[in-house]
Amino acid sequence: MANAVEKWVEEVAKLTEPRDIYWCNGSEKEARLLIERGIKEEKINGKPVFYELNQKSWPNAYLHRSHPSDVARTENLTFVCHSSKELTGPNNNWMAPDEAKEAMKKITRGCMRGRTMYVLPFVMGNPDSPFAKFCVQVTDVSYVAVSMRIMTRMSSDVLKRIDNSDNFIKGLHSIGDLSPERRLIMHFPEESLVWSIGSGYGGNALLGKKCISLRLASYLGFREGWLAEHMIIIGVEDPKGNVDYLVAALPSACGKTNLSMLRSALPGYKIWTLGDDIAWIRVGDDGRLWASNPEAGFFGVAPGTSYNTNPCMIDTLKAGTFYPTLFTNTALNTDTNEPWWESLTKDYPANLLDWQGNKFDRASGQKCAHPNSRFTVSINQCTTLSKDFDNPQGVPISGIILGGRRSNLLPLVYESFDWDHGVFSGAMMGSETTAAAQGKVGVLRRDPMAMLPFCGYNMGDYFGHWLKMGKILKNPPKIFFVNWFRKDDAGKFLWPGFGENIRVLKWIIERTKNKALAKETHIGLVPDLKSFDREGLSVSDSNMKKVFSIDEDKWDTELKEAEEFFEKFGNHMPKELHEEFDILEKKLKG
Ligand code: OXD
Ligand code: MN
Repeated sequence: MANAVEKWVEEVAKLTEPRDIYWCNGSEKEARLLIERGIKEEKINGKPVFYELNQKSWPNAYLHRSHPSDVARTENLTFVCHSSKELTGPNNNWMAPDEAKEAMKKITRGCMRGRTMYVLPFVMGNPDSPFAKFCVQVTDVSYVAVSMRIMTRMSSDVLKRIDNSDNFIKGLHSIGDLSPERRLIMHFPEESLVWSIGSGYGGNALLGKKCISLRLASYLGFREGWLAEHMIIIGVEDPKGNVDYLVAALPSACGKTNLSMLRSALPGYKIWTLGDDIAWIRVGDDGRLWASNPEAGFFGVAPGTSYNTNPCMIDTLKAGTFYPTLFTNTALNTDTNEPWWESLTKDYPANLLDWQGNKFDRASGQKCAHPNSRFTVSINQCTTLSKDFDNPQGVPISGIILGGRRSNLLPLVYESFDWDHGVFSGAMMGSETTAAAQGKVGVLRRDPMAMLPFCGYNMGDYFGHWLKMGKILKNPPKIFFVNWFRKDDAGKFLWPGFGENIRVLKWIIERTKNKALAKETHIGLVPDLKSFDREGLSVSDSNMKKVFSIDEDKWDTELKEAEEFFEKFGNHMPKELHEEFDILEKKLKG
């Protein structure tokens, strides 16, 4: 008798009509076989799925080039289909589940003809953690199968753990015909199902990531009393050897990966990495917040990553052994057969193919690697991996950091007055858009807690849920805000960022222990310069002043936009946040 997984796979095969079905076990041998197939047999758009890179300088590394129309998340084609539109909220696209399924069936029927369907059993989180989520995804691309083995804990043990139950999350994925007209990423939270057709791009195709660990999980967290957040998790070790754990939310392509493995510019400080994208956060028996990373790999933005900005990541990328390292839409140095992207080296190599495989001409003024080109690499290779990464309980959190990309208005760092004020400030957070999602880059949009594209239910209720979490915590952690991206009037960054960001983390941790001084402003508490470590920092006094200023006279538009954003959520918006808004408005308008 077939069990629930087998029955579901059979049902999907009937609809998608693959040539054959391959049940993956997550082994190293299998990954090699799938890469071989991707190099020699399997094609996307008539081209090989993988190209082997220089195995001496980049062991076990491969290049993948996606379809040129499929290089980023497509938020306009992403739907969350609760039976109630109101529960889905204005922050998500919605379709009634039955109608959505009919639409999906049409574009799914026969979509795997002539292709292999890979069945991927995996778990999000440590399988021995009470919070682990067991999942099965099917896909028709070896790139997705190999990527999922890097990004999740994939093994046939998962099938044993699911056994005869139907308690598993389902992911149906096919690249379809890659036409944007037939591309849809649909979530059915009430059935623990994600159904994604027409894209091979990470956030649309590696379903364990945004679709399951954020959109479905955030809704589960809402129902069950925990949080699934777009956050890194790091341990910060001070010169005495004490480690404090922090979580930090920043929108896509705003430096989360660099922050999660920062090399400290301050002697004696060290960062330990636990996650670079997603944190599941719960209240522990001790009344504190505990966080764990459900993923097992990094899917990071390549451009901007170098030995100067993130040496640990370059070492991690070159440490491919048990797990391969994949590069997607980077450039290729044809003299050395090595991957390349802007800023990897100071000078451009002489002979490059661009991200689409065409000979690169610098005079064209185009980027050689796609701005959202990515690497996929196992966290187990990370040279700064925390010994607690795999701890089933997670780690206790001392502070929460929220941040955005703002050229003006917001200071380098500030602390909220209390939990509710922190939730309010997080709710009105704005950020300039990046290449991680399709659409215009550099446009300011509200992106509360960096969760706008990932919150799997009504965001008004999400704010209410955060407020509720604060009430059940004995001693809620402080909430801080960072902005690494403040510019001067000439458009130059005021803060050097990267390794120097440790100074901000040091102040934050000292504030959680009531050791550092702060000055009150209308929006929160900014560092008193006496308490901010500037030893060895080459930023002028006047720039330090600017980077901590809040431009009080320029807040009119900000308030207006935040108010309009809050209004969208009608009576789902908690009254506490309206009250906080009124207080801030009064202060700023004097
Ligand atoms: C990501 C994203 O890929 O946020 O992590 O887009
Ligand atoms: Mn992300």
